[in-house]
Amino acid sequence: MKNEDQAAMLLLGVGGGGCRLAASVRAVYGAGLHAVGVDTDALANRNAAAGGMTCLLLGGSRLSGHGTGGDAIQGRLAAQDDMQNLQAQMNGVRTAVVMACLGGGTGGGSTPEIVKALGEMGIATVCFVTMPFGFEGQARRKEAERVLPMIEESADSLVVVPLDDLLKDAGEDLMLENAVNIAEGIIAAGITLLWRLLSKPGFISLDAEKLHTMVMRGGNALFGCGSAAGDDRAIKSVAALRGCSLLRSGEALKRANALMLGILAGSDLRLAEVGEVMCEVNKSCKPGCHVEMGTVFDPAYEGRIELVALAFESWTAAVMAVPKSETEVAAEPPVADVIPARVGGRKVRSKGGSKLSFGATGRGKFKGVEPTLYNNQDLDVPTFIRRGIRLER
Ligand SMILES: Nc1nc2c(ncn2[C@@H]2O[C@H](COP(=O)(O)OP(=O)(O)OP(=O)(O)O)[C@@H](O)[C@H]2O)c(=O)[nH]1
Ligand SMILES: [Mg+2]
Repeated sequence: MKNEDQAAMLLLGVGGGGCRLAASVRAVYGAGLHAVGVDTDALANRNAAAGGMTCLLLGGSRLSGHGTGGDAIQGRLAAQDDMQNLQAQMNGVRTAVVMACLGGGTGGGSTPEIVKALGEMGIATVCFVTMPFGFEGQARRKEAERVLPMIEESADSLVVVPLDDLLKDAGEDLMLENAVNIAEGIIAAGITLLWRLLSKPGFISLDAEKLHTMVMRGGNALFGCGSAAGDDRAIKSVAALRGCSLLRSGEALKRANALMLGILAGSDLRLAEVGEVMCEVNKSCKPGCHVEMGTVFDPAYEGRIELVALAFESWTAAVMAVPKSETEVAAEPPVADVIPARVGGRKVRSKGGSKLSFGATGRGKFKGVEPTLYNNQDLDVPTFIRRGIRLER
């Protein structure tokens, strides 16, 4: 991959858990991955930096590097204090994959601020956030639930990974330390695969632009994985994926309108096995589900097949639509269809509370932003302008 392509994607860990997850992804992927970690805790920051990540301390003047102690307000203020330092790291970045563990003060408080600021810089954001384990108590869970809509408002894509679901499949006798390690391992493998698919598609032809569109404009997604080795590993890996708790034991596959599927395997992966995986996956999804698939080869996966999936329920084909010629423009759909709360998950950001100003081109504050197309109409342009309706003043 070219250096500028690498630099265009940034992995950003926020808070202690987010930085640890980002460090795990970096460890799996290798040094080519551009990763930055931000935390209010100087010690955790130093540990992450030791792993080779660029690290920034947030709110040093306010918290003296001691962390927020679970206070999301302090986390938010700390992010505001040092936003300029973070923005200085964003040179040439087009896409940021943001990872945070919700429940704490830094991940919970800083992440919404950071995602909003990145959006205002025109950077596309894909957020992976974990929800606390049940044993951490109601207060942490509630705090995480409070923060979620704030992140959702600004993020282009949001993938929520409840830590409890992640570990349901791992068995009852799991030790706490193993639980955290397993959780990190699964998330890191998933993000690594997603990263590779986005930055360096495998040998099975895959349209990188389409993938970007799907992830950037797919809205909320569920994430899951499954793996198998030995005889019939292709079919068994899909069965494992279907049974995965994170994908609601197959429900998420049945409901998805689009699925991004990554196949991670060694050089022993046979073409026929790819066919078997796709056939089984298609059977598990509803008819018409749009599946984008890619493969990544890694010698560490010799002998087995690992599948990672992102299932998008709110995705609509319109987000992938290629603009048609003027003559093909369909009749204008009713307003209720045109402006659902989220068209294909596309977020309409309020950039710094700017006043709406739509010029002759009609693109106004969405100038320079990829248009949200529906039946060849640009939905970022207000309905009254698209329909030529005069407003009484
Ligand atoms: N997977 C994983 N999750 C973790 C780990 N440590 C913490 N978590 C989760 O992350 C949540 C937030 O904890 P931290 O990331 O340590 O908190 P923080 O964002 O640094 O915020 P403060 O320390 O309160 O400033 C917890 O409630 C746990 O659910 C970890 O090592 N691995
Ligand atoms: Mg911390």
